[in-house]
Amino acid sequence: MFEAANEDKMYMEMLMSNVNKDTLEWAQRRGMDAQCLMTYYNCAMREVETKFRVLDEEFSLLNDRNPISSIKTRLKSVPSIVEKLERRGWEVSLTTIEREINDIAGVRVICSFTQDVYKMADALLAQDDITLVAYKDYIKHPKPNGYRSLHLIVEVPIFLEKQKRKMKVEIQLRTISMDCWASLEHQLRYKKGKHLPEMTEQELLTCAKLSMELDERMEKLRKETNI
Ligand code: 0O2
Repeated sequence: MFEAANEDKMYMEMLMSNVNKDTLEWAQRRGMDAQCLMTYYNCAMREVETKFRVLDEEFSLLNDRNPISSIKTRLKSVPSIVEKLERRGWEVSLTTIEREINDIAGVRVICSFTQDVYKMADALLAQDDITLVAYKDYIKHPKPNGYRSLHLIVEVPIFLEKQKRKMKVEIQLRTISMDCWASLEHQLRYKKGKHLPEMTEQELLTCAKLSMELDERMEKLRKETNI
């Protein structure tokens, strides 16, 4: 009994250590409800992360290789939540946050091969506690700038002492090559502002095509090697 209570305390401390400083300050100002909401998102994010880690382990046991190269998680910062609400003309309240913002909890799953992306997504969506809210396939249909990834918004239940709550989590699944392009493109855009010179946009598009070709060739090798 003592051990269980201690474990709960350690678990809550671990969760709160993952909530960033801005979030905590905002939560303190807005009271316990806000703090709870951000903690729920953090719990949901961890649930989804764990689900992918379990899938990766099982796959590795059966196939002797890991379909997932790495997993990154992030909780949206309060300034970007508020900025998003304001940009869209929505009232800044806990209700609108929960109803309108789908990407407070984000999980990015970096896979080895393109086929692994779909395999991991399908395996997650087949789980009976996961509800699909939105599915955007930017791999089959890349964005005009060349961005590729598979985006899912899912609802996952978190089990609290007296209630079960369904929380939304944004999942981005991509290959190592897609992640490399997106991370570097993000840095260039972040440094230079949203609008890059036409030549830079064209060069990024060329790089995106190279990245796509690399994925296709690696996928061909995977099939030939039969792994
Ligand atoms: P961050 O910091 O990564 O979270 P919304 O999510 O509601 O704003 P939308 O258009 O429905 O709007 O979302 P979409 O297209 O599914 O993409 C959202 C996220 O995907 C972005 O989040 C990025 O992480 C990633 N993304 C989408 N397009 C691009 C792109 O062209 N380049 C890069 N590098 N990433 C992209 P945030 O909120 O912009 O940023």
